[in-house]
Amino acid sequence: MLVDDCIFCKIIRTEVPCFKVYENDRNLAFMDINPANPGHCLVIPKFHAADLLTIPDDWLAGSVAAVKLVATAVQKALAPHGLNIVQANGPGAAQSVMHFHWHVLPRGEDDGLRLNWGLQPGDMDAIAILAKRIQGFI
Ligand code: DGP
Repeated sequence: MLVDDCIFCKIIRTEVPCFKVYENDRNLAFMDINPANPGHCLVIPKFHAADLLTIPDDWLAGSVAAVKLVATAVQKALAPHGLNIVQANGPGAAQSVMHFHWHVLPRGEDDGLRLNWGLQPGDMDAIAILAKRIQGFI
């Protein structure tokens, strides 16, 4: 089930473009356009649920394997110092898009990134190049 007024549902329906890195029948992974660090990806279920508290268990379970696949590709493509998998629920946790999602967040040594990192527009050309590199390892 998807809804009309959700940006991630629009991306799933290809009404809004994205830099896709992976897709299967239940999940879509694409580059975050406000990357906290280079290579920052999002993994979303093709089902509209706002957050962890409301996503059906089978959709949640199916998304975990997709996160692992994408995280593995990011690690191979970019060899970051580490990877955080972040999942926010509610405004107090800095959730800005109310469609359940995982952040696959490459970490640099001493990058100073904090949990609620704030949204800054990224360089679209650089994001497109990183998307292709990550895709190459999926
Ligand atoms: P959160 O703030 O945890 O809800 O994460 C939502 C992320 O989604 C945030 O890092 C920015 C990203 N984002 C918002 N709108 C778009 C969009 O239209 N395209 C892409 N690729 N990412 C988006």
